[in-house]
Amino acid sequence: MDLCKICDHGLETIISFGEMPISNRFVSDLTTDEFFYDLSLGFCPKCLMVQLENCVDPDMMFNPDYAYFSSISRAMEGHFKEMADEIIVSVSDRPRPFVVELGTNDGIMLKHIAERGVPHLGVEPSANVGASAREKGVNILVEFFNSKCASEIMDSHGQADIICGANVMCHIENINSVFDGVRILLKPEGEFFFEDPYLSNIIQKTSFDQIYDEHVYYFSGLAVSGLAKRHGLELVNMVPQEVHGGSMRYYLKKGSGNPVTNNVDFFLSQEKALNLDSLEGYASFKERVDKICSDFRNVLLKIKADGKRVAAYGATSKSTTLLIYSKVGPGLIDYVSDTTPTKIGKYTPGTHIPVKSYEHFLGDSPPYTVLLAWNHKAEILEKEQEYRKGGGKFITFFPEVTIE
Ligand code: DWN
Ligand code: SAH
Repeated sequence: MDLCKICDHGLETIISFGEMPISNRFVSDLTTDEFFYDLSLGFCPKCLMVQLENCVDPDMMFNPDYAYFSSISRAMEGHFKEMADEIIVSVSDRPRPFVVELGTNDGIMLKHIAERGVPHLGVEPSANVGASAREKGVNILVEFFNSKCASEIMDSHGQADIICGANVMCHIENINSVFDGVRILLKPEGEFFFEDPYLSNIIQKTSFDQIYDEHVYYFSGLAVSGLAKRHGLELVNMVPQEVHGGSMRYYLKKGSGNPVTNNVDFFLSQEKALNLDSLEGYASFKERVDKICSDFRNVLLKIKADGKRVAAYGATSKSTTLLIYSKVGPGLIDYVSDTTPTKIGKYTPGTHIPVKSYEHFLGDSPPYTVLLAWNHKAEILEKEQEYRKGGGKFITFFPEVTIE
């Protein structure tokens, strides 16, 4: 039995997906062997954290070849500009503010803080995306954040008014060390906030493709409030976010007895009503995942049998789980269109579907396109009005397989 990475209690398995490759390691040479690990999701009945049962070594995922550049989407640019504006307002009355962001990536958020001349530091272990942030004027420390890194930052820069991170906390296996680090680095009156895909949304929408190597944790308010307490922090607010298929932003303060918003009570009660505090809440998840996967494969088989071609849109890391678990490869999807220069010309991990440029997609205009980047649906549908007017159809799969 695998043990909880937070409290060492035994985990209960929710679903096992089998062997998976590294989701952001696009393949350039099909003759070299890929690394595979066993992907399975577990629930800790003691601290209520949903988490991967086996984790991949962070150096294998986050390194100078990291394939995901955050600034690929107009909608995400807007989202992170708003986050930066909120930070600017909240530090405006602080005498010498210091903002630390974890998982800065290419500087999509912190560039706005840098532009405003606010002292800041981005902690980003993947050197290539970190270099892209530096080009935007962002101060970057190429390291994995943990309690040791936090002490070093405190010695060199002093404590922080704000520590924040988007889509990064759920990526860090040694999260106890990260929370200890936050307690060390945060000023007594400082604020720590982070956002990640929200467990309630994943379970309700069956958006199981969020489950992959990089996503070690699937946070709920119930689990985060307990984790915070273990580390001398308090969950004081929860604010849902529309991005990435439904995320939650958690706000934490040091100590206890801080003013807590009604939102926390509201979302914790909602999570309890969904039974996310017991294995029962996850009981039908595997069955629903299996149905989506067999429907998805059958739809593609039928289109192929009718002699039509299918492409896909967005070589996302999350689609690794969908494609492999649904047994969908280059026999059913001709290519994946993506705008990221470092992905083009390579093949999808494990399934080896060619990744082609967006210009190729525009010229080809395939009759059917699987929307792998479904979390950017609004932005993509707006951009692809011509494609759809010309008869092109998108295939989506959450909460059920749909052709539109
Ligand atoms: O948590 C994570 C999130 C924030 O980003 C990381 N673990 C890794 C990554 O996950 P992902 O790869 O599933 O993220 P996205 O944002 O769904 O990836 C979108 C992909 O689609 C990118 O490769 C860019 C591409 N794209 C495109 O070709 N045309 C995206 C848009 C919006 C477009 O118009
Ligand atoms: N915040 C960005 C990036 C998300 S991708 C966004 O929301 O778009 C996750 C990022 O976290 C990667 O750039 C990865 O290199 C970084 N990361 C992974 N482990 C980390 C750690 N221990 N400390 C800081 N950053 C980390």
